[in-house]
Amino acid sequence: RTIDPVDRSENVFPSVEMLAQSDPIAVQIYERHGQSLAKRVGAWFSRLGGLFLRMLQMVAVPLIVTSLMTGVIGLGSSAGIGRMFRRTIVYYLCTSMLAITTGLFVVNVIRPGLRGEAVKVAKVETSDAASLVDVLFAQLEAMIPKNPLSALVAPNYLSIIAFTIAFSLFTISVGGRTQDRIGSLATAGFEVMMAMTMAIIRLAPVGVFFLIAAVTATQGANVFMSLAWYVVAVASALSIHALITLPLIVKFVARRSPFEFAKAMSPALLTAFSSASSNGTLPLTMSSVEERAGISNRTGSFVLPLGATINMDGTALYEAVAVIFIAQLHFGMNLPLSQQIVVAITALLASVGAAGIPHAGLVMMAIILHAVGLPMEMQGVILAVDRVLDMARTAVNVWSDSCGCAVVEALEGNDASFNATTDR
Ligand code: DAS
Repeated sequence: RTIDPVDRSENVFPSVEMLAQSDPIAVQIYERHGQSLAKRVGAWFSRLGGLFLRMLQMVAVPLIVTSLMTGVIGLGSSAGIGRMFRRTIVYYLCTSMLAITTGLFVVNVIRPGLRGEAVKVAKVETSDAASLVDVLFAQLEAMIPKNPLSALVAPNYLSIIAFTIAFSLFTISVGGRTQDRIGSLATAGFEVMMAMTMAIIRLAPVGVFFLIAAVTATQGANVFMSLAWYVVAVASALSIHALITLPLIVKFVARRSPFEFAKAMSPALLTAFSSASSNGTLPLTMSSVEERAGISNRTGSFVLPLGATINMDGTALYEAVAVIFIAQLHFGMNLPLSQQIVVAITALLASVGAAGIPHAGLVMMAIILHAVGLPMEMQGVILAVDRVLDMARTAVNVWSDSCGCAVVEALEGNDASFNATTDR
């Protein structure tokens, strides 16, 4: 008797044709229960895995606020170095935007989310071809909350990040006991939030199992093909940024050998890779920069702590690639350019707000998915490979901070030598 071909996209267990060869009775059981069983199992796994995602979203806002306040107010003690501050911020913004551009280029070329069958083609809610100016202006409006408390509650992440940075900068300008009290409060809060986030991260293997099982039970195994291409896209974009872009900046702006410099920084880079924590590697990054790369304490103690908090090229690149990948999977097509601009700006701010701790990039991804109207649950797809990608992007984060030291030292050093000559 002919077996009605089961709709492939629903077929999550051995195919009916395969079963028919082995045991016709099994076919009847499968046809009667297999589908609903798959759906029921998939639904339960998704709900259990969703608890883990909710915990990540739970810590996002307090982690962003305390991490940013600690990092920016921590600058306050070294006030009066406006010129170095401006140079450092310009370097951070340029390298982060270069990283994001590299990521967007690679993910549009490799198109990892379009490699398998487009599993669920939802309609693309592209705004009616909003002009680039409208898109950019909307982002600017999103960063200025009418009421910062309602932004905290919403949560409107872009407003939260922008307001927290502004609040921290004004705390520095007020200075004195106010700055000390708020600074110590922020640091204490950040320590607690880091402890809570690390406890949640320890649940990641369980959360990953449920989410991957749910995705497999509902989307079939071809999602893993897309996942493999996604890892290739992230790894190649990170490699371009770390092995071409940053070394070129070290060579032509800091005017020193990128190879020698990378060798000097190798202990910190290897620790960043293995620990997947910029904050955890910070003490070693500072000692390597000063003792092995010959950079002054003045530059290292300014650029690195701030960089570990707000300069995360690897994370910014990863957020851009991951969100475009999820959009490709979800919509079965690439996001239009205007939406990709939104992703780029949000990825930059998300990397500024991300804390230098494991899986911070994952915690921040909810922001960008929210900004482009993608379901948070799609994060489940990439959780399985987040650990290994986290190690790589953390190493790139620390490498970019280190290169920032070389650049700022060279520019400051130039000025020092320049002033010396003009003084003569
Ligand atoms: N693990 C983070 C860091 O320490 C990076 C990330 O999660 O994106 O830099």
